[in-house]
Amino acid sequence: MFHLKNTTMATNAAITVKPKKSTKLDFENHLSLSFPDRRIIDRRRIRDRRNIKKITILLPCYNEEKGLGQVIDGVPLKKLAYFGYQTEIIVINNNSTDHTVKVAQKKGVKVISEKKQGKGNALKAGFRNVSSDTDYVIMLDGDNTYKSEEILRLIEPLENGFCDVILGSRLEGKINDCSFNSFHRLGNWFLTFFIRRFYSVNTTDTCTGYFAWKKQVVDELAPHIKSSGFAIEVEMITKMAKLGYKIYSVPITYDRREGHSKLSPILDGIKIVWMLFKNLKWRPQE
Ligand SMILES: Nc1nc2c(ncn2[C@@H]2O[C@H](COP(=O)(O)OP(=O)(O)O)[C@@H](O)[C@H]2O)c(=O)[nH]1
Ligand SMILES: [Mg+2]
Repeated sequence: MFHLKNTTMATNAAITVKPKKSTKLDFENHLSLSFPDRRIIDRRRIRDRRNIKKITILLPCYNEEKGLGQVIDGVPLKKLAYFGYQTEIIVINNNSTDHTVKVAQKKGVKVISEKKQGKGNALKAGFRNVSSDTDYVIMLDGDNTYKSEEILRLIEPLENGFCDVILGSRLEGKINDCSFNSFHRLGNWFLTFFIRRFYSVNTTDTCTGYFAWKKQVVDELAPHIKSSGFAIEVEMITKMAKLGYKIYSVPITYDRREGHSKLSPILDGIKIVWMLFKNLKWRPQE
């Protein structure tokens, strides 16, 4: 009995020693913030209390009316919510002449427009629109080649601290329906070998379009990205390696695309290889 009483006293003593001043200060600081900032902080507090994290999914799209609906529908919102994730989907449209925007609006996701053509420009616009309360950022194509159903597989290694960036690897995964021809395989093999050997990144698929980042990686990486087009993936991987981030791959599914590819194998290939060599000398202070 005596022992119990002592424990209670000790606990009470510990509580009273806690400085209460900081609560008031926090409150005053909170009031001095602008209304949007206050809302972000309030939302973050509520989420922190419930331990909910936020995933922002970026879908760069140029004429993807055929595949986009399936990509959006495939996002496992309920499953993600069950595991404690709130999800925001952002379609980045680039002067599409088909019904890409209509499809996105019908699905009720956020649509932003980027005037400057190119996947790189679109993605940079996407990065600028990632909300500050996001924890993880995902990028995938709007053509339904990559499966949005597999998002949780990319998030798990980030969540448990295994690494900072995950690339979805088609070569380690499941390639359906002859969707990856021999020419692409050869090019990918060369790029992947080069990146493994000279940038020490342990990936098995360099040309993948399925990425997952911890938000702080995107914050540090985004200002360094210059590519307007398809060299953006190699630019991101090489620069993230130089910034010292841990990058690994997980197996994913790759299907035949809906609609036409916007990649020009020769022209874009040259730009990608040039990026690979150029960034060997790149340092973060640039
Ligand atoms: N916003 C935007 N997206 C683009 C542009 N070019 C390609 N994309 C998107 O980037 C993704 C990858 O392009 P894709 O043509 O599928 O290239 P592939 O996967 O290498 O064959 C797709 O979702 C495209 O719609 C562009 O100029 N603007
Ligand atoms: Mg594609």
